[in-house]
Amino acid sequence: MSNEEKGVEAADRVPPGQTVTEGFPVLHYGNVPYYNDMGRWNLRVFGLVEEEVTFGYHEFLALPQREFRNDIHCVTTWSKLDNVWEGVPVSAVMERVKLKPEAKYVMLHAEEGWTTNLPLEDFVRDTSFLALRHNGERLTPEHGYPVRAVVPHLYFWKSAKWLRGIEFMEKDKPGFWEVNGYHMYGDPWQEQRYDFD
Ligand SMILES: Nc1nc2c(c(=O)[nH]1)N[C@H]1C(S)=C(S)[C@@H](COP(=O)(O)O)O[C@H]1N2
Ligand SMILES: [Mo]
Repeated sequence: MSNEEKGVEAADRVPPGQTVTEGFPVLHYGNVPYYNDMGRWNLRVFGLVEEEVTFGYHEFLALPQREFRNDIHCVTTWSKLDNVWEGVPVSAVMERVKLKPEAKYVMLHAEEGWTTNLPLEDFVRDTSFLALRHNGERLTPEHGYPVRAVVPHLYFWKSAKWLRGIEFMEKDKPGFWEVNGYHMYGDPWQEQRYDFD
């Protein structure tokens, strides 16, 4: 493919106001966690479920995994195309819990109390997953090792790194950046960057 063709192809894959980057910037609030004992890591699935489930690290790795390919769009205006990930489909986690009918929203909980919110239907899309590997390598600590959420159709701040909890809620509630003025939904194609967009 010529560069011109690539440009044309990229044009309808890049949302308004975004610029393609070849790198993989690191962005977060707070500290990068370093784990020396995975025996202490777990992922808790709780809130509006019939029975809460907590996965240990090895239990989590035993869930079905597959490849996902996507483009990601950060609210700070970079987009990174053609990512190849491996991870656990959200559906594989959902098979282990029975949701209560009132569950309509999800809060993703990361290390250090960082959170982000999204509607249930966006979380359970078949393009959303819990990533373990990116472009052939295990996630680095900076990019969310051991497990990060990836919800590629929303701005990348909804893709919680260092995921430790998935909470099902009846009503929407702002997470960390949403409290600080980011959009409650964050659709890159609508440029829903900040609350006033
Ligand atoms: N736990 C946690 N996850 C987070 C964040 C954070 O501050 N803490 N920042 C979000 C933001 S604003 C962005 S743009 C992406 C950046 O992911 P990256 O560093 O892998 O590029 O992570 C998201 N996930
Ligand atoms: Mo971000």
